[in-house]
Amino acid sequence: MLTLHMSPGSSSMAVHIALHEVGVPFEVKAWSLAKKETRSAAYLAINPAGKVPALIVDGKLLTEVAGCLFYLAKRHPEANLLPANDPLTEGLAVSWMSFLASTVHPARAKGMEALTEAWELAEKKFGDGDWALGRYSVVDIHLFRLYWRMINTPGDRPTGLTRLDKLHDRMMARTAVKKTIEAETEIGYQLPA
Ligand SMILES: N[C@@H](CCC(=O)N[C@@H](CS)C(=O)NCC(=O)O)C(=O)O
Repeated sequence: MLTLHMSPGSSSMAVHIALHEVGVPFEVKAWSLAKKETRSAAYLAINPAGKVPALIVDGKLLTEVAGCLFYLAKRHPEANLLPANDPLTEGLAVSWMSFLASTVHPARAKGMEALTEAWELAEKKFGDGDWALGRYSVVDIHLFRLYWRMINTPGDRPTGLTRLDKLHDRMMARTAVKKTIEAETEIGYQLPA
């Protein structure tokens, strides 16, 4: 059994979507970011980094969105979340997810200029296709989650990102995304202000 430690609407949403995509049984344990529950002794005993997602696989702790997504895609090749036996495409996936974790995600906290620069770069990198790697993959899940959060956060935000707007709409039509949003809405969003 897989256990996803999560907080609705946060980084863990990407792993929640991927779990629905692969269709295996899993349980969800929710922690409130607003109440700083991921910094509690109980949570730090699960993940000493104090962050979600944390995915427990056979008793082992797996952290970082990219690590969890890569694991799920490789463990469940039948879900077609990453092309098999294609080292270049795998390299491109790791490259994209490293960029998302190290450049796009932190830009949120750095103000409008950094946010705009990061998202304009993502828009350019995405290119003219329907999906980041040319076919649906875990990269689209990671990218979508960050974009979804950005456009659902009140206040100023970069606009004119037409390729990413279209990706957002394509993702919102997916059953796994609908199921995730439904489940996370039911738990309730408790994001930091
Ligand atoms: N690089 C990490 C980022 C994870 C992260 O920043 N999670 C946030 C929620 S979006 C969190 O748990 N914050 C709680 C805290 O820092 O106290 C990843 O990709 O998983």
